[in-house]
Amino acid sequence: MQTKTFRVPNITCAHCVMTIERELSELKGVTSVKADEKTKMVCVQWGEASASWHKVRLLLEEINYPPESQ
Ligand SMILES: [Cu+2]
Repeated sequence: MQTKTFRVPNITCAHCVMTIERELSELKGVTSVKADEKTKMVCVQWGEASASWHKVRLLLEEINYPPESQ
């Protein structure tokens, strides 16, 4: 299992949080997603065999919620 916590500056409301949680949890291998509207922080957990930070980041960029760093 890999866990990563990062900031997504484009989070502005509860709708953003729902979108991120829904989209990321549909990514194969992702086991947990928690996003927070106030802190704009997202915590994602995935199994290393099927997902990766690269895939998580690409998906977030695709839906216009790019992570702040890396
Ligand atoms: Cu929003």
